[in-house]
Amino acid sequence: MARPKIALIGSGQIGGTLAHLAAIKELGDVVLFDIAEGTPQGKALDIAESGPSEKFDAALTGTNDYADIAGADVCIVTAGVPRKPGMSRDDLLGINLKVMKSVGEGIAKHAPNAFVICITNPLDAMVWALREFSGLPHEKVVGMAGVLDSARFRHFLSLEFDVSMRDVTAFVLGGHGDTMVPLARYSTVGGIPLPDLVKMGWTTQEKLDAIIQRTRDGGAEIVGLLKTGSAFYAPATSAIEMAEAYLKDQKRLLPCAAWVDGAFGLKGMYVGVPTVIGAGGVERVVDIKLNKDEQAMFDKSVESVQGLVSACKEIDETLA
Ligand code: A3D
Repeated sequence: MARPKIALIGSGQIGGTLAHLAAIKELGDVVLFDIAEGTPQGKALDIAESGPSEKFDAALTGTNDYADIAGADVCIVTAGVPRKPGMSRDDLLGINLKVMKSVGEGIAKHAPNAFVICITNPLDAMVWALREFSGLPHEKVVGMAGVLDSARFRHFLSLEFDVSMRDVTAFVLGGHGDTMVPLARYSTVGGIPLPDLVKMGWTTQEKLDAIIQRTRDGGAEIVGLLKTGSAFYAPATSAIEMAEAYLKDQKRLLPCAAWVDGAFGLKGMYVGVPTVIGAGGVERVVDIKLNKDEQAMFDKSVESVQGLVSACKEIDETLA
């Protein structure tokens, strides 16, 4: 059987890291695409030359022509611009919306059967626009944010409790922005929910609140340190986890920016929710019960995503 084909639309910091990870994990052959001439070709060659040491079997190519993504099984989209210190994700909307238009059209023409994972910010609005421009089925177009935000939460919790990250589960829902909703009740260490760990004296509510805030600010913390761009290692591993779930039909339960129509009382929008990802794409949206406080935070986050989608419709009238 031929290897799966993975197209990476955007070959910048995240795109290059995605290519390296996909090759090392032997998820398939990788095509790097970018509008910048030489960048995808150079990265593809550089990573291919790591093959003898890493001992992977995967072909890597770079291109500036959408025709070369033909028949891709997975497309991961990072095309656009990242934020710089002082910028919010929402400041990227105007520029990246135009990019989503060309990317959506390219995917629709050359890889209409692909599972598409969007990473470009502002995430929830961009994945919505990408789906609109591409016309692909909703369950085949999804945004990566919750896996990363939850990974950040898990990392900070493992430091606080001095336990392995493997034993920490966490859920962050809502839009990928300042209003994201880290859910303490549904986050556990070895199955023990965080509120119980506070009662057991493992941490205090104040410390937990500070960790939740650090999770919300996780992207900005890295932008502030790097100064020239945003995080790329953990965003890439998060998207690879989703791509692997699809390619291997793992039916992983992962928080993703998915199309929600009915669940959570929402009528047709993209926002971060728990999903099951398998060979069918987003096979299920898991409609968990939120308490009053969680619902209020989720509603605020939903409202902020809806505001961004309205802004997209104002900028590009074909979306209205
Ligand atoms: P960067 O290293 O600048 O790479 C972006 C690439 O996109 C560059 O190589 C550009 O040449 C290319 N590009 C620009 N316009 C087009 C186009 N029309 N078609 C094809 N390629 C194009 O950025 P990055 O890789 O660090 O980040 C990429 C995106 O991911 C940004 O929008 C970030 O804000 C976003 N991001 C999202 C998360 C989430 O958790 C959702 C995390 C980190 C970054």
